[in-house]
Amino acid sequence: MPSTKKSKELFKKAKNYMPGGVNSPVRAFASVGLSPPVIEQAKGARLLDVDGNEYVDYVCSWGPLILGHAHEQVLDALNRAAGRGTSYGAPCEQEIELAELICTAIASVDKVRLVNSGTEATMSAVRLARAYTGRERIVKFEGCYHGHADAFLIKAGSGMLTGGIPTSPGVPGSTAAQTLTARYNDLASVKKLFNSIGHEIAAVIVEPVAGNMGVVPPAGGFLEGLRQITRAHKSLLIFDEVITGFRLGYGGYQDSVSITPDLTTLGKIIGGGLPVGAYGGKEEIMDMVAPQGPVYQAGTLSGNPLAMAAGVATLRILRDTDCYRQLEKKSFFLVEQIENIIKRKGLGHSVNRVGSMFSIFFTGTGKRVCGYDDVKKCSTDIFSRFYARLLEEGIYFPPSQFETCFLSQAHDLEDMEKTTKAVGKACDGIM
Ligand code: KE4
Repeated sequence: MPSTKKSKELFKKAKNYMPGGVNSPVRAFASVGLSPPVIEQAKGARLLDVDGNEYVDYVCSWGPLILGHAHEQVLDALNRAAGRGTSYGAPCEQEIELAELICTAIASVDKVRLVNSGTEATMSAVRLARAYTGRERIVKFEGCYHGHADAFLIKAGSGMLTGGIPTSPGVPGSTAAQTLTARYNDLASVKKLFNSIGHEIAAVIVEPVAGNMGVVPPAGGFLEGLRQITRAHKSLLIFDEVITGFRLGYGGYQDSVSITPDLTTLGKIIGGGLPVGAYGGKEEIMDMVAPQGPVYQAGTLSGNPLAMAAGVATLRILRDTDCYRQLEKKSFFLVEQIENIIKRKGLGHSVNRVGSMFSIFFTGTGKRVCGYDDVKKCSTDIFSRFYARLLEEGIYFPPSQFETCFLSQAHDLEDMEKTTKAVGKACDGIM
């Protein structure tokens, strides 16, 4: 058993100063019932905790580090930028470069506003959609997550049309009433809403590939159907590509399925590991954003040169190398190995993979997970036992059944062999 003494001491201290000892809930490892390793440094595909334990990392800071930790060229760009100051609160060339890279990479994005998180991006996109359409209702999907703005911390109400119920105290009922919830991969649930109150709906916001219930790919025709329904009712379609943007290909997932949303939200990878989010879309819509238009949105550190430098360096590497082809080969190889182990051991888990995103679902049935109802049947107990064994073997998965494992350009054969060996041991330990 690896020593976790110092991590435990530090985490105990952290709880004196920060709620739950963390700055984002999932990091507290509550859903796996463990005390989290406190990370001291990271390089490539590896994390090192304060007790000297090394892990192969599949969290990758929840998606941003597609190039791996401390990538030389990203660090170099950061160091050069830092030497010129950390924030100006004024126009700078780096933000123009990042905006240009995003607008050039994603056909549906004529203009983009850079912000500091995915949540800022999605909340601003919803505000803009409401302003553009003059409507207030929005539709989201069970199992999808769009950050912690009030409008998204909502679950389905008793009646489909009665608006949602807050999933957090502090979210006003009046706000919840404006958020309708449909079922992912179930177009009929969306049609039902639009046939009743389509004229009140400003936008549908969707993760084109769901990553926040574990990886759940869109069913054939689902995204196309959302595009048709929203267009028919003059509502906007918002693709929340905070995870999938520049993860599943250079640009948005939208380019690979040839669907044109009205607005796109981004984050994670476009910041190269620093805090960046973005929302963008057609010029006609984006020009409603202040100071060009009346829709107010602002941010002290938006477009700061450090985060821009990390983002620009990252996107340039993704644009100019064959990173995605290599990532696809690695991801295919690793997940095939994992599936073979699960099959050999006769365990009824299933694995979903889209590009370099994958999740192991402890369904016990071996049936493919196609939506939130399937996800809810997974055994979080078995997941927790599996997780603990993996961690002991030096493999760091996201500490929740409902998150996504990410591969990076830095993961190599040694990392993947270590991972598949550990998965085999972890499977033995959970029966
Ligand atoms: P942030 O505000 O956390 O930068 O982004 C919010 C967000 C928006 N949209 C999607 C599709 C997202 O996945 C996220 C944030 N993702 C989670 C992980 N599933 C962040 C991890 C965390 O909350 O600590």
